[in-house]
Amino acid sequence: MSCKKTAKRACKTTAKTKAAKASAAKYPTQHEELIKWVNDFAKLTQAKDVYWCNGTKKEYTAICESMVESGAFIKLNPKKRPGCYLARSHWSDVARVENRTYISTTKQEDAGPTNNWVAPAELKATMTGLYKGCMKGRTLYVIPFSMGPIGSPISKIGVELTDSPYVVVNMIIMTRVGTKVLKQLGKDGEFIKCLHSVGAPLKPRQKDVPWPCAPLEKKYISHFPETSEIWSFGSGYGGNALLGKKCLALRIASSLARKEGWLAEHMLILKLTSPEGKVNYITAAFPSACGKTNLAMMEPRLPGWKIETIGDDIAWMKIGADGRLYAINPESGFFGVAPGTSMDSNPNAMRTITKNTIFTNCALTDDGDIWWEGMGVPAPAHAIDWQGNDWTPDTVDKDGKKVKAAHPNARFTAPAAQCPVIADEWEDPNGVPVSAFLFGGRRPTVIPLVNQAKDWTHAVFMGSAAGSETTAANLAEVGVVRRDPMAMLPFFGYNAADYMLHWLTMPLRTDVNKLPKVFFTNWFRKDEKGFMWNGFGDNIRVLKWVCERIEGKGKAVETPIGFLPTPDAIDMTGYVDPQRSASEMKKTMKELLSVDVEGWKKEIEAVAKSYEPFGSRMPYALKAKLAEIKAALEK
Ligand SMILES: [Mn+2]
Repeated sequence: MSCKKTAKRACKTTAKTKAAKASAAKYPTQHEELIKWVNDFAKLTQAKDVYWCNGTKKEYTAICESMVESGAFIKLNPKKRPGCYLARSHWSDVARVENRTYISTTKQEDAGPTNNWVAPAELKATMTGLYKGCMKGRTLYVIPFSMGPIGSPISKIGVELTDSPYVVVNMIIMTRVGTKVLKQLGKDGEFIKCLHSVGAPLKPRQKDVPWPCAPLEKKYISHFPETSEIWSFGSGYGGNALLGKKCLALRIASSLARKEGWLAEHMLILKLTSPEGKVNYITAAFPSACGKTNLAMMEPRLPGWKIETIGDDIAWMKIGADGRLYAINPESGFFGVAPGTSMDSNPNAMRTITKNTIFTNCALTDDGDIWWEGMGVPAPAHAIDWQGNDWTPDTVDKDGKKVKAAHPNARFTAPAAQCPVIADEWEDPNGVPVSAFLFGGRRPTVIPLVNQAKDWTHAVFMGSAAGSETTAANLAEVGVVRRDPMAMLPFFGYNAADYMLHWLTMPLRTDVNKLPKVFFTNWFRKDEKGFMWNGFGDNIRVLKWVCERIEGKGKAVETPIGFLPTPDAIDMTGYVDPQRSASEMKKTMKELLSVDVEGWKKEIEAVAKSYEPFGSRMPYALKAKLAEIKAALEK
């Protein structure tokens, strides 16, 4: 080998190393597909600059402080709420926008009748038009994030590109963000592409507003399950913008879960320890505003029982080597509804949000703290409401209606690790083995306190029939129910009938006896005296029976609708309802645990009606189960 040749090769190697070093300096990753995708989007949106998030505490604080400077955040009194900030959204950008949310599949029937649909090519053309130049004057942030513990076989990696620093700091709390995720991704790992812009480009020297966003008709929350992509435009709020949560962890994940044979569900995960030290992991799917976060952090009102939290909103579950179903919480924070959260309804949530929390659309008190309706402390004599206006308890609008200080959908974003009852194993990459699923909803009539499914098909039937009564104004009126199958109605990433079929096939993947036992609960029954059941900490009494049933004990009667506890099966030791004497409560329990045959006949009809839009795509097994229950009720 000639000297010359060697020198040439060495020179080439040096040049290569230099280029690699230069690119390493410019990008914190060598993932070429990722780098190209980021650069292409920066070019399309004409972002002022590109910033790659590293996920450090220092970065989080720096972005929060820069938002204080720009007027997007208000720093709360560090003596009252250390490390906490308040954001106020635009009045029009306060919640998920379901009518602007799309599941974009090649064929409309694959999105199903519960989803808005536009064909991918058309939707992408429209949105590319909107993205063009949409980040002028703004920084494009690259957020590499992991849903689930980094490296867990159940976890998924996503990358969100956004021009919203509010999204960045919320994502840092809600997911695992930064360099460690890029490291896990390596040079060619798979990731879910998530695009987001608030859709409010800045002209040169134009002053920014505290909450930039686009008008409703320009908002799009789009999902492309066939290519696992999320494109969001025009909103800066919660589920519209923090794309790891509902968009990825439920809509895209449910679609992936079907392809890959697992479950992505709108479920809390709790750890329940009995006085004897027996541990059960239970997940529960309730529609929004039915107390998932409260149940996940509950303080039991039966001595010796302990509840610890794994997750409060989403569960990803895979069958483990032993055939059981293992669950992880893909998130690392809580994005909870603030109004109604108090030391009474959820003391552990209140303890979680004492520090390092971002509050959105809560009221600001004169001493630099936050307040909301239902906080369990007296209203301040004066505050600044969620729209930035002066507020007193007597403030009324032009129609004389009382003005709320906090928006009803005001939120807190808090690190899960700060929850005083977070379970030690909440970040176990293998997940926790689930012994029971609960379904439920807000049902003032007919539906019993708790009801156990007879078999797996019955379990899926129960989930398919879930829903919440929209109004309890008229107790005699049955059926004003918004059906919310599996509490997934706003979150199905594909045809909900196919989703039911996917659930029905779970026993083909493992021994059906190893699947969780399934129950339907209802904490919200009412009679003329009001709520028939206390709920909250007293729900432990129902969970105790659930644990007994898991073990094959627990007294129950078989009825046409499922296994109901015998009236004495629920442990009522120390139960107090100030409205009902002990003997009255006995009668109430009997009612809560019996079959209202006439009500159920109507319920069955209503469920059948809810299947109709799916036509022949709704699995026959569910229709057969419905017919079976109907026949049993008529006997
Ligand atoms: Mn939710």
